[in-house]
Amino acid sequence: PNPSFGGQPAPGGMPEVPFHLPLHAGLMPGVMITIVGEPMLNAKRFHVDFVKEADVAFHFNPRFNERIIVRNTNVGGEWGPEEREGLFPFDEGRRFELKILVEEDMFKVAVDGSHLLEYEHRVGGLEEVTLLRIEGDVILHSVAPCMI
Ligand code: 9QG
Repeated sequence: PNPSFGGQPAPGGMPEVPFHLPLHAGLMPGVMITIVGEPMLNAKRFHVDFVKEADVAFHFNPRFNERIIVRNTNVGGEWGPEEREGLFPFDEGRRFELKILVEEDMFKVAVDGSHLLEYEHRVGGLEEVTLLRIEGDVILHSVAPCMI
């Protein structure tokens, strides 16, 4: 039972959170992940992580208390400097479409069809980024990887 549906089974197999998607071949330029979801009504935060072994190559973390998106990389258990500037396009209870495109030098992020931010790669070895992880106060409708 999925509590977001009042105990009814989730229709159409909506992805459960925490959500883990193995990316078997790893990342490469041209991979795009499209996430349709909805922050919970009382959301504090959620995050999308691109995981490389024990490290997080890209942590994308909307925080509803401050209404900012914190971006960072975690290597060997240590967070680097946060990137926090820019707009906050999310609202509690409002559906969003988040697209994250992998390019050679950066991740490019768009929300609801508008470019939002870029995050330059801080760690090498894109092909070793083999897990997409989504955790926190968000309901997921779909998560779809594709090649553009
Ligand atoms: O707070 O900030 C990003 O710079 C930390 C958070 C951490 C990240 C990090 O505690 O949260 O958002 O792995 C963690 O604990 C994640 C979920 C300085």
